[in-house]
Amino acid sequence: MPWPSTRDTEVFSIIERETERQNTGLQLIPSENFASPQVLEATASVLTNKYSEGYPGKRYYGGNWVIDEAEELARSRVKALFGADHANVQPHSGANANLGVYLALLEPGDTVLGMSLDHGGHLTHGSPVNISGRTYNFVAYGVTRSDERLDYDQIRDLALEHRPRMIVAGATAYSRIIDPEPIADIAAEVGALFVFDAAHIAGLIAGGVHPNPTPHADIVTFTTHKTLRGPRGGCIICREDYAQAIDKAIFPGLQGGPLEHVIAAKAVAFHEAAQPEFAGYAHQIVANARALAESLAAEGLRIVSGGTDNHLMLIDLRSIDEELTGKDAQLALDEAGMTVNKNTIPDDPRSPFVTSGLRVGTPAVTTQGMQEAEMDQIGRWIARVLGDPGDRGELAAVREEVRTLCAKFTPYG
Ligand code: DSN
Repeated sequence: MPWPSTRDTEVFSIIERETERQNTGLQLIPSENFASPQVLEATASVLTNKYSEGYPGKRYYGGNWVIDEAEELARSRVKALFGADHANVQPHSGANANLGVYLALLEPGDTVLGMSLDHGGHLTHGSPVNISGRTYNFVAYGVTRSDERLDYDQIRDLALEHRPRMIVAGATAYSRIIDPEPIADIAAEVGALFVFDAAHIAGLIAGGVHPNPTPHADIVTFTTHKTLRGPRGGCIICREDYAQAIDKAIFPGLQGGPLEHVIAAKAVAFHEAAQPEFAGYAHQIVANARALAESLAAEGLRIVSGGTDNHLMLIDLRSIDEELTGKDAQLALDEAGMTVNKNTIPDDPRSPFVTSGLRVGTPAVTTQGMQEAEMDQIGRWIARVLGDPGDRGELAAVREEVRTLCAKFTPYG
């Protein structure tokens, strides 16, 4: 073989150290998870070698009769999982899935309603720094001041005022149920398309702990690596009416050759999510999030909207220290072995690089088998660190306790 015979120790030592980091610390970023060994195996397979521009049965390259089976399997499994007419499993990411939908169904300048980024939406829901906000006329809705939840009447008022071509639902930092039915009614009333970005909650939907938007929305997009626990990637499911436009937008409109090794891994993940034990997993994610939120609240930390119905929560750091920023809190928690991400809270006076909040979630620790007792302990550790983030000795002490806990729940042994 003409391949190098010496191992690339530089790269593989990085991978080993990252495995060690994931094994010995707590991964509390709500958009992260641990992919299963079979998902990892498919992702690392020889399917990476194949060019397969096009779709099953309609490729621009020869030699795709086996690849076609993998992509067809992924499509049929995800359609069955969510009850969809059509699926496109090729988006490389959630952002590409959303852009593909816009490319398929909007004209530049069209008006779209989306949740504002600083209230929990996503960059691709119309942020002015993103191509979505630069290309389309996004009008933002948000959460109320009073209870920090979505107000469907406010969305309706905005829809009646702006007559959008499309309404986008979904969030990256919202801890409550997003009810697809009232939004579908609003979209129908104003003649708008209804797109539901289920990136964060796809696994909760598959596991039956969040309402499924598929019967109500024209199109649903999601990522496959968050609560759904698959490989890093995106997916679109839609009504048959939009199938052709969506497929054309993803390829040749937006992407080139699909990542068929990742698509095979998506098929594995869709199968895993269809198993009865996945419902138990999804229930436990939510139970764990509730337990963690209660533990944090008992320590005096304010949880935005007062709690959580899903896999995540936002901590308002001003509740324990007006001066403490999300940036500094994240650094201190990293040092103590707990990985979280700084996040703006609704109407945050600080920038997204600094923030007054933290976003914390339970999908990864739940995959490890942790339950309510461990969540209570994690909440107390977080409070201990945030109580005095400059105390390096205390951070080191918590780090050791975290390491001891993780040794009992190692994801990749
Ligand atoms: N989906 C975002 C997150 O929630 O982390 C990243 O784009």
